[in-house]
Amino acid sequence: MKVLVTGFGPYGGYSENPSGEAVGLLPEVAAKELPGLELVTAVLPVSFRRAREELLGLLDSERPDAYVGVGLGPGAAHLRIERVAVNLADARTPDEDGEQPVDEPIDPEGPAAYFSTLPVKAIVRRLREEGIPAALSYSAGTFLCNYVMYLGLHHSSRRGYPLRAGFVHVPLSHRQAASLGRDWSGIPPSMSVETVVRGLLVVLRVAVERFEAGDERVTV
Ligand code: PCA
Repeated sequence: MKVLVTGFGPYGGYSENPSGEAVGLLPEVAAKELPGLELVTAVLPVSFRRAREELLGLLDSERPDAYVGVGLGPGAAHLRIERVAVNLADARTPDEDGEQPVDEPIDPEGPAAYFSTLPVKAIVRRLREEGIPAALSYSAGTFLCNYVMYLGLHHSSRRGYPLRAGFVHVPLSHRQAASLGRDWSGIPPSMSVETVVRGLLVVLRVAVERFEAGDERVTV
Protein backbone atom coordinates (compact mmCIF):
# COMPACT_ATOMS: atom_id res chain seq x y z
CA MET A 1 0.00 0.00 0.00
CA LYS A 2 1.25 3.45 -0.89
CA VAL A 3 0.41 6.42 1.33
CA LEU A 4 1.11 10.12 0.88
CA VAL A 5 1.48 12.04 4.14
CA THR A 6 1.88 15.81 4.11
CA GLY A 7 2.64 18.29 6.89
CA PHE A 8 2.89 22.06 6.73
CA GLY A 9 5.75 24.52 7.09
CA PRO A 10 5.82 27.63 9.30
CA TYR A 11 3.09 30.25 8.98
CA GLY A 12 1.78 33.39 10.64
CA GLY A 13 3.20 33.72 14.12
CA TYR A 14 4.45 30.12 14.17
CA SER A 15 8.10 29.95 13.21
CA GLU A 16 7.98 26.17 13.64
CA ASN A 17 5.25 23.77 12.60
CA PRO A 18 5.17 20.46 14.49
CA SER A 19 3.12 18.89 11.67
CA GLY A 20 6.00 19.37 9.23
CA GLU A 21 8.53 18.31 11.89
CA ALA A 22 6.63 15.08 12.64
CA VAL A 23 6.14 14.27 8.96
CA GLY A 24 9.88 14.82 8.43
CA LEU A 25 10.66 12.24 11.14
CA LEU A 26 8.09 9.72 9.92
CA PRO A 27 9.93 7.90 7.06
CA GLU A 28 12.75 6.61 9.28
CA VAL A 29 10.38 5.32 11.98
CA ALA A 30 7.86 3.93 9.48
CA ALA A 31 10.60 2.04 7.62
CA LYS A 32 11.22 0.08 10.86
CA GLU A 33 7.69 -0.24 12.18
CA LEU A 34 5.68 -0.58 8.97
CA PRO A 35 8.15 -2.20 6.56
CA GLY A 36 5.51 -3.13 3.97
CA LEU A 37 4.33 0.44 3.60
CA GLU A 38 5.38 2.58 0.68
CA LEU A 39 5.46 6.04 2.21
CA VAL A 40 5.75 9.36 0.38
CA THR A 41 6.02 12.49 2.51
CA ALA A 42 6.09 16.20 1.80
CA VAL A 43 5.97 19.44 3.75
CA LEU A 44 3.58 21.85 2.02
CA PRO A 45 3.90 25.62 2.12
CA VAL A 46 1.09 27.50 3.88
CA SER A 47 0.00 29.06 0.59
CA PHE A 48 -3.31 28.29 -1.10
CA ARG A 49 -1.79 28.40 -4.57
CA ARG A 50 1.44 26.53 -3.91
CA ALA A 51 -0.05 23.92 -1.56
CA ARG A 52 -2.68 23.12 -4.22
CA GLU A 53 -0.08 22.80 -6.98
CA GLU A 54 2.21 20.61 -4.88
CA LEU A 55 -0.53 18.40 -3.51
CA LEU A 56 -2.29 17.80 -6.83
CA GLY A 57 1.10 17.24 -8.49
CA LEU A 58 2.01 14.59 -5.89
CA LEU A 59 -1.37 12.86 -6.11
CA ASP A 60 -1.02 12.61 -9.89
CA SER A 61 2.65 11.61 -10.00
CA GLU A 62 2.60 9.20 -7.02
CA ARG A 63 -0.98 7.89 -7.31
CA PRO A 64 -1.09 6.87 -3.64
CA ASP A 65 -3.76 4.53 -2.28
CA ALA A 66 -4.35 6.88 0.63
CA TYR A 67 -3.64 10.47 1.54
CA VAL A 68 -3.21 11.70 5.12
CA GLY A 69 -2.83 15.44 5.62
CA VAL A 70 -1.37 16.71 8.90
CA GLY A 71 -1.45 20.27 10.21
CA LEU A 72 -1.05 22.33 13.35
CA GLY A 73 -4.20 23.12 15.28
CA PRO A 74 -3.07 25.69 17.85
CA GLY A 75 -5.18 25.21 20.97
CA ALA A 76 -5.80 21.49 20.32
CA ALA A 77 -5.14 19.41 23.42
CA HIS A 78 -5.07 16.08 21.55
CA LEU A 79 -4.80 14.63 18.05
CA ARG A 80 -7.94 15.70 16.23
CA ILE A 81 -9.04 13.18 13.63
CA GLU A 82 -11.01 15.32 11.20
CA ARG A 83 -14.26 13.96 9.91
CA VAL A 84 -15.45 16.68 7.52
CA ALA A 85 -13.89 19.00 4.93
CA VAL A 86 -16.03 21.92 3.70
CA ASN A 87 -16.00 23.62 0.29
CA LEU A 88 -14.98 26.96 1.76
CA ALA A 89 -11.81 29.04 1.91
CA ASP A 90 -12.32 31.79 4.47
CA ALA A 91 -8.98 32.97 5.80
CA ARG A 92 -8.84 35.12 8.93
CA THR A 93 -5.23 35.99 8.11
CA PRO A 94 -3.30 36.04 4.82
CA ASP A 95 -1.38 32.92 3.79
CA GLU A 96 2.41 33.00 3.36
CA ASP A 97 2.03 34.57 -0.11
CA GLY A 98 -0.26 37.31 1.17
CA GLU A 99 -3.39 35.72 -0.33
CA GLN A 100 -6.51 35.91 1.80
CA PRO A 101 -9.59 34.31 0.24
CA VAL A 102 -12.77 35.27 2.09
CA ASP A 103 -16.04 33.34 1.70
CA GLU A 104 -14.76 31.61 -1.45
CA PRO A 105 -15.68 28.09 -2.53
CA ILE A 106 -12.67 25.82 -3.03
CA ASP A 107 -14.38 24.51 -6.17
CA PRO A 108 -17.62 26.23 -7.26
CA GLU A 109 -18.64 22.95 -8.93
CA GLY A 110 -17.81 20.78 -5.92
CA PRO A 111 -20.14 19.47 -3.20
CA ALA A 112 -20.53 21.50 0.01
CA ALA A 113 -18.55 18.97 2.02
CA TYR A 114 -16.85 15.58 2.04
CA PHE A 115 -16.55 13.14 4.90
CA SER A 116 -13.14 11.64 5.63
CA THR A 117 -12.77 8.22 4.03
CA LEU A 118 -10.25 7.03 6.62
CA PRO A 119 -11.54 4.63 9.32
CA VAL A 120 -11.75 7.54 11.75
CA LYS A 121 -13.39 5.81 14.72
CA ALA A 122 -11.05 2.83 14.57
CA ILE A 123 -8.14 5.27 14.44
CA VAL A 124 -9.33 7.19 17.51
CA ARG A 125 -9.95 3.94 19.41
CA ARG A 126 -6.49 2.57 18.59
CA LEU A 127 -4.76 5.83 19.45
CA ARG A 128 -6.42 5.88 22.87
CA GLU A 129 -5.59 2.21 23.46
CA GLU A 130 -1.96 3.05 22.78
CA GLY A 131 -2.08 5.90 25.32
CA ILE A 132 -2.24 8.77 22.84
CA PRO A 133 -4.97 11.36 23.48
CA ALA A 134 -7.18 11.64 20.39
CA ALA A 135 -10.76 12.47 19.44
CA LEU A 136 -12.92 12.99 16.40
CA SER A 137 -13.29 16.57 15.20
CA TYR A 138 -16.11 17.95 13.10
CA SER A 139 -14.35 21.00 11.71
CA ALA A 140 -10.93 21.37 10.16
CA GLY A 141 -11.49 25.14 9.96
CA THR A 142 -11.56 27.16 6.73
CA PHE A 143 -7.83 27.77 6.16
CA LEU A 144 -5.11 25.59 4.60
CA CYS A 145 -5.81 22.40 6.57
CA ASN A 146 -9.44 22.18 5.51
CA TYR A 147 -8.30 23.19 2.01
CA VAL A 148 -5.89 20.27 1.49
CA MET A 149 -8.33 17.82 3.09
CA TYR A 150 -11.07 18.98 0.71
CA LEU A 151 -8.70 18.85 -2.27
CA GLY A 152 -7.60 15.30 -1.39
CA LEU A 153 -11.18 14.06 -1.04
CA HIS A 154 -12.33 15.96 -4.14
CA HIS A 155 -9.51 14.46 -6.18
CA SER A 156 -10.43 11.02 -4.84
CA SER A 157 -14.08 11.51 -5.75
CA ARG A 158 -13.35 12.85 -9.24
CA ARG A 159 -10.40 10.70 -10.29
CA GLY A 160 -10.81 7.58 -8.17
CA TYR A 161 -7.50 7.91 -6.35
CA PRO A 162 -6.43 8.13 -3.61
CA LEU A 163 -9.01 5.59 -2.45
CA ARG A 164 -8.88 6.99 1.08
CA ALA A 165 -8.16 10.47 2.36
CA GLY A 166 -8.34 12.33 5.64
CA PHE A 167 -6.69 14.80 7.95
CA VAL A 168 -5.14 15.00 11.42
CA HIS A 169 -4.71 18.21 13.41
CA VAL A 170 -1.89 18.14 15.96
CA PRO A 171 -1.30 20.32 19.05
CA LEU A 172 1.51 22.84 19.45
CA SER A 173 4.84 21.26 20.40
CA HIS A 174 6.00 21.57 24.01
CA ARG A 175 8.70 23.98 22.90
CA GLN A 176 6.17 26.22 21.16
CA ALA A 177 3.79 26.18 24.11
CA ALA A 178 6.64 27.03 26.47
CA SER A 179 7.68 30.02 24.38
CA LEU A 180 4.18 31.25 23.45
CA GLY A 181 2.70 30.98 26.94
CA ARG A 182 2.64 34.26 28.83
CA ASP A 183 1.71 33.33 32.38
CA TRP A 184 0.14 30.60 34.46
CA SER A 185 -3.24 30.79 32.81
CA GLY A 186 -1.93 31.48 29.34
CA ILE A 187 -0.02 28.29 28.55
CA PRO A 188 -1.67 26.58 25.59
CA PRO A 189 -1.99 22.78 25.45
CA SER A 190 0.84 20.91 23.75
CA MET A 191 2.14 17.48 22.75
CA SER A 192 5.67 16.25 22.08
CA VAL A 193 6.63 15.85 18.43
CA GLU A 194 7.69 12.25 19.30
CA THR A 195 4.15 11.48 20.46
CA VAL A 196 2.75 13.01 17.27
CA VAL A 197 5.05 10.72 15.24
CA ARG A 198 3.86 7.69 17.25
CA GLY A 199 0.28 8.81 16.67
CA LEU A 200 0.79 9.12 12.92
CA LEU A 201 2.23 5.59 12.88
CA VAL A 202 -0.97 4.36 14.53
CA VAL A 203 -3.07 6.20 11.93
CA LEU A 204 -1.05 4.55 9.15
CA ARG A 205 -1.15 1.11 10.79
CA VAL A 206 -4.95 1.15 11.10
CA ALA A 207 -5.33 2.43 7.52
CA VAL A 208 -3.00 -0.30 6.20
CA GLU A 209 -4.75 -3.06 8.18
CA ARG A 210 -8.14 -2.02 6.79
CA PHE A 211 -6.81 -1.69 3.29
CA GLU A 212 -5.09 -5.06 3.32
CA ALA A 213 -8.16 -6.74 4.78
CA GLY A 214 -10.14 -5.32 1.85
CA ASP A 215 -12.42 -3.66 4.41
CA GLU A 216 -14.46 -1.10 2.49
CA ARG A 217 -16.17 0.36 5.55
CA VAL A 218 -15.41 3.93 6.38
CA THR A 219 -15.80 5.70 9.70
CA VAL A 220 -16.18 2.66 12.00
N1 PCA B 1 -2.40 24.71 10.31
C1 PCA B 1 -3.26 25.66 9.63
C2 PCA B 1 -2.62 25.85 8.29
C3 PCA B 1 -1.30 25.19 8.33
C4 PCA B 1 -1.27 24.46 9.60
O1 PCA B 1 -0.36 23.71 9.97
C5 PCA B 1 -4.71 25.21 9.57
O2 PCA B 1 -5.19 24.59 10.53
O3 PCA B 1 -5.39 25.49 8.59
